[in-house]
Amino acid sequence: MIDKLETLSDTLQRAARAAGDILREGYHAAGTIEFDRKGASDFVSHYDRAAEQAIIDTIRLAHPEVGFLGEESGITPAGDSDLRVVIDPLDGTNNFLHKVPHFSVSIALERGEELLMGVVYQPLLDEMLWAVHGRGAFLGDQRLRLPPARPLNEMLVGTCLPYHGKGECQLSCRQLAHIMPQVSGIRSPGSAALEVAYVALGRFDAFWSQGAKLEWWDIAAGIIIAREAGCKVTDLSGNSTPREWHSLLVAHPDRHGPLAECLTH
Ligand code: 2AM
Ligand code: CA
Ligand code: CA
Ligand code: CA
Repeated sequence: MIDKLETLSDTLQRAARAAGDILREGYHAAGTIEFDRKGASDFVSHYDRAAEQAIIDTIRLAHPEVGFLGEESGITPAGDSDLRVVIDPLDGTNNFLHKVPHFSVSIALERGEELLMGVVYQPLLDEMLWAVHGRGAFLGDQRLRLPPARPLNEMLVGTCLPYHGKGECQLSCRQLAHIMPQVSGIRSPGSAALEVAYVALGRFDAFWSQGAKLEWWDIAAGIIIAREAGCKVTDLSGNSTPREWHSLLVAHPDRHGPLAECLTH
């Protein structure tokens, strides 16, 4: 299985680069990007769909046995395996459509309820974040190790906020009211996968989400990257293996407890 994991990890990264090429081209194309609506303000463009297809084609060619859960194409059952690839081909579509340079490609591999690997790729910076279960998290070929925890009042904390048509605004506002006075800054840049992975990089000191009601494809890859870098990752009840991730808190193990208490106040 060890060799197979290495091959799969290479394939996932190749697939993320293929999607990234498409997104980079779309981002730099002249004019506005056309889009359709999947919900009140849940937008999808040609580039979301083309990136997802490129990911599926790349992985299927090398590993025809795996199944898929993709944001844009839904469920494709596995062939002769219990492996499933979870895809968000463009995390941060709203930023992409506004030409805000903060979006990513997110791909995870799971077996049943076990996350085996994850890739979060930021095409505009050519930053490849990846992790394999039990083998660590990496930025390119550089191993990620969580820096020492900062005091609460120096922490920069990422989150995802509800938007028109989805989520619980009141809950998010209550949580913000509790956490804002305690930390040095809150950021909600708009790509959940990147925000989670940023904790692994030490760019953010923590990430939480509850009111935004994130989907599995938003966070699966980020979760394994953060865990493998040494972060504590649970839902807001403290469960590290919930069946459904309705809430999420990612932080240095020394800061996870106080933040959880603050957010569930
Ligand atoms: P998406 O771009 O893949 O849809 C947090 O912003 C998360 O919510 C993102 O990961 C984003 O994933 C999702 N999201 C969906 N619609 C959104 C919107 N209108 N504004 C902000 N985020 C949105
Ligand atoms: Ca979307
Ligand atoms: Ca997403
Ligand atoms: Ca998406």
